[in-house]
Amino acid sequence: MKILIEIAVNVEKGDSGSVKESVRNALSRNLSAEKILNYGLIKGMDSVGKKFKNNEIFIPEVLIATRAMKAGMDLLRPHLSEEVRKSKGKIVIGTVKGDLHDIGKKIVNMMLEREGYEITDLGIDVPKEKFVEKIKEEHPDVVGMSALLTTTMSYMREIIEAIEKEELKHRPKIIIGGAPITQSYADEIKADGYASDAASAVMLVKNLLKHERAVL
Ligand code: B1M
Repeated sequence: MKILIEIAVNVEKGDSGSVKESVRNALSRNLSAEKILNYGLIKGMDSVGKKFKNNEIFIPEVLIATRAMKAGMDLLRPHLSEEVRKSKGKIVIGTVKGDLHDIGKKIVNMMLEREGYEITDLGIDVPKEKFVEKIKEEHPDVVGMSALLTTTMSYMREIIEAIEKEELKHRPKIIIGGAPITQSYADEIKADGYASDAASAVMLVKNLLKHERAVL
């Protein structure tokens, strides 16, 4: 359908204004919010991901497209069906102390949100105390940490130790990611999981929470 292609193209271009306009247009034509999400916004973002992987576009374009998708999502959210909107779980996520990189984490957030998870993004340069404070306040199912620097990834261990020290009744699952992170590092610091990209992060959360429910 032409209007859905238009939405996808506007996301790819990173044109937030046109994304909003075309989403409004599609809604006024009684297209379902799920259709607009899956065949418009997500299609556009998938294409951005592929182009980034093939070095056809670079970080700034990815970031701008992500913002455009978010602008469309904000308009769609109230129209999404209860099933799609119902939270599948709470996730508190942050870029660890000393680290200012957040482009990848934002993409991870967006993908998780799109799958129905409720995200609290603590931002960048987040100290362990903040993680612990938010866990106590929000009782998330999952805590996610992102680090892009070899000098800041070691702080993840400190955060995990600070969380363990609290001896929480329901300790959230802890997942980590970022370019220098590996599965063996996750095993070493006793994280519950590692994901190399946003799609794997979604799979990881799904699996961890499925297992959690099976155990309960
Ligand atoms: Co920085 N930087 N940077 N930088 N930067 C890197 C990371 C670097 C590899 C560049 C290089 O030297 N080749 C290098 C790190 C070297 C190292 O430690 N091994 C580096 C450096 C050294 C620095 C500074 C120290 C530079 C300086 O000032 N001398 C400085 C540090 C600042 C700080 O953090 N304290 C710095 C600063 C910056 C900018 C601020 C300019 C900017 C960040 C802007 C921002 O994020 N808002 C920046 C950028 C953009 C980069 C590069 C070019 C791109 C990072 C990126 O966004 N990638 C990067 C080089 C590179 O990677 N080519 C580099 C795209 C993004 C989609 O991928 O972040 O990997 P990524 O996220 C992926 C996965 O990792 C995963 O999913 C994402 C989506 O697929 N993932 C998770 C990420 N988090 C996850 C969490 C999960 C699961 C998966 O679960 C919770």
